[in-house]
Amino acid sequence: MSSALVVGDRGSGLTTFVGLLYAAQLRLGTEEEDGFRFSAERQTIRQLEAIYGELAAGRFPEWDVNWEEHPLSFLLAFRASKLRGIGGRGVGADGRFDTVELQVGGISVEEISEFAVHDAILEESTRRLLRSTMVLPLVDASRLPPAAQGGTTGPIARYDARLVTTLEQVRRCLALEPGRKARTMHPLFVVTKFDRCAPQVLEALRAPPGPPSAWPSGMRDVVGTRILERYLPSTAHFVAEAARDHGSPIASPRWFYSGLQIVPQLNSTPIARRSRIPRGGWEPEYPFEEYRDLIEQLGKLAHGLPRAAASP
Ligand SMILES: Nc1nc2c(ncn2[C@@H]2O[C@H](COP(=O)(O)OP(=O)(O)OP(=O)(O)O)[C@@H](O)[C@H]2O)c(=O)[nH]1
Ligand SMILES: [Mg+2]
Repeated sequence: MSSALVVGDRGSGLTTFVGLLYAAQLRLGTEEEDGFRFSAERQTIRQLEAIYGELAAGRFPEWDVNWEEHPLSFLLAFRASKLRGIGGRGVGADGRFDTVELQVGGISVEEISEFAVHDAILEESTRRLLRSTMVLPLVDASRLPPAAQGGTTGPIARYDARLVTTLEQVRRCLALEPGRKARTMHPLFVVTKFDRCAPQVLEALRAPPGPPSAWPSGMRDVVGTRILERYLPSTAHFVAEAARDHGSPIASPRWFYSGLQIVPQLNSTPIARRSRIPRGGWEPEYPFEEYRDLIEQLGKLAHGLPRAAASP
């Protein structure tokens, strides 16, 4: 079984992100039924339905996931051809599905940094999380300071330091795993609250206009690299150094962008919604394509294929 670890600062949008990841799976499973299916354990569904229910009602979730007691467990099934990357396993075009088992856990970088400082004996559940080959660091776009204020002071600098500590912990745990393939860490950065990214920041990052789904191919990673270099220099350094260290390799980071459309005048239901056709009901206005790409990327990695060529 593969596992993915979502890490972020407190309040950086982790719960919302997990709710949207579930929303995208629901949608993929109904709209692209012949390409993707998923199922999850009852406890996982119960937890995610509670979060998704709030988002679909236009509110930010008050309820939070209890990762420790019930890590989220999914069975994702992709049409075999979807997972066929460059140099893939050459699965036949017989229309069958490949299934991957994925466990998703979340933790704040603050907690991990505390463990690291105190050299604490970790619970088995935490240790298992820290052995995740896929790590999803969240970068809260609303907290990126405009260039004029300097990028490497204040909360973002603190986050940068804690993120490095976190990645170091994961790398240490992965280095103990047998098998070189199992030891490669795949960072999949998720920029959250992108709707609240300051215009000066977008300008400084030379981000193309419009939503990331409309950006030219490859721009997500280009803008992501700029975010790393400008705002998270220690993390950028760590990732670059580790990529050269063959002992415990880190794959080059991939970037995904999430944001919600906010309706300012309606305080009780601040998130804009759209109806889910043909399924009925509502879902929040969120960038489905970003989540679809992320789910496919998780599927490919969990399936153990070599990294596929960059998708736009
Ligand atoms: N504008 C905007 N605000 C967001 C978005 N995602 C989260 N927020 C805001 O950030 C707050 C925290 O979001 P959560 O998803 O609960 O974040 P969290 O990291 O789980 O927070 P804690 O569990 O409290 O550490 C929400 O109440 C919203 O106000 C987004 O995509 N856009
Ligand atoms: Mg939360």
